[in-house]
Amino acid sequence: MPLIALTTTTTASATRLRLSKLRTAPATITTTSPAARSIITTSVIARCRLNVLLAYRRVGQPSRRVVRLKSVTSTQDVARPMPLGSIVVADHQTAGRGRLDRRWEAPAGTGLLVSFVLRPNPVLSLAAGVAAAQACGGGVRLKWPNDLLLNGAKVGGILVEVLPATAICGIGINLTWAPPGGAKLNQDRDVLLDRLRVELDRWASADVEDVLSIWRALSDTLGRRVRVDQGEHVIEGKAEDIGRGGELIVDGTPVAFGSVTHL
Ligand code: BT5
Repeated sequence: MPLIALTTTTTASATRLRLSKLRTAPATITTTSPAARSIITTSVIARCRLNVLLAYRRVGQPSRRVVRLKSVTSTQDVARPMPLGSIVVADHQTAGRGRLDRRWEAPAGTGLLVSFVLRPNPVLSLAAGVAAAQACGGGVRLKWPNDLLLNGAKVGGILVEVLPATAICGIGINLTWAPPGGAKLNQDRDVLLDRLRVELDRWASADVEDVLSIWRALSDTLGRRVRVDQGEHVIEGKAEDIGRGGELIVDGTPVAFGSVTHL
């Protein structure tokens, strides 16, 4: 199958322009559910000035659309202009990103790289962590604010980017490769994705208190001494709880952001 290769462009219009320049840019659009799966393959022909957006408006219900691509800058960039319920999965990202301009690295075909277009929700990052940990199973635990840990090593991460009407929830999970110090899950990507979709449907719309209570149960951070690096400030203390907005309570003080080290 020919590839869609998006380079370093990041805006929706730039992405559409680049796609429109490709002679033949096929998009495989799958409408899947854990129970049933059908695949619709659509060719996007440049001279007709079609683009991915138009292509997948023609098929499926929003909550059942998965767009699978070979290589993209970031699945977040592709998902950004898409409607609620869209899911973008890629084999490879040339500019996969984490929080605060950090990178998410994964050689092609070695991990689950996926973005979901969801309704904004103040605890979406925590809900996505819960969903991902539940989908992974096997003892995967959560490190505040957004890491998935396997045996104490980072096996995945979550990045939520909020737009006016939607939130783009990106999840990266190492499957057959991990960087030094990281962990990998060794699970089938599509099976994991199916489980993740079910869990995310459930937790992204769950009651805040339910999300918080399962997050606490899955947390590897609570009860530990932690260092939170906020750039200008470093806070050390015991991670006691999380608040209703998802903030970490360290020695009684709510901490809204930062990189946590378990001490
Ligand atoms: C995250 O950021 O952990 C969020 C990662 C989200 C990645 C997904 S993939 C699909 C979607 N598309 C994107 O472009 N992003 C999302 P953060 O907490 O800032 O952690 C980033 C840090 O994790 C890096 O600075 C590295 O230290 C480390 N890291 C990078 N790649 C890693 C990997 N494959 N496994 C473990 N750690 C990694």
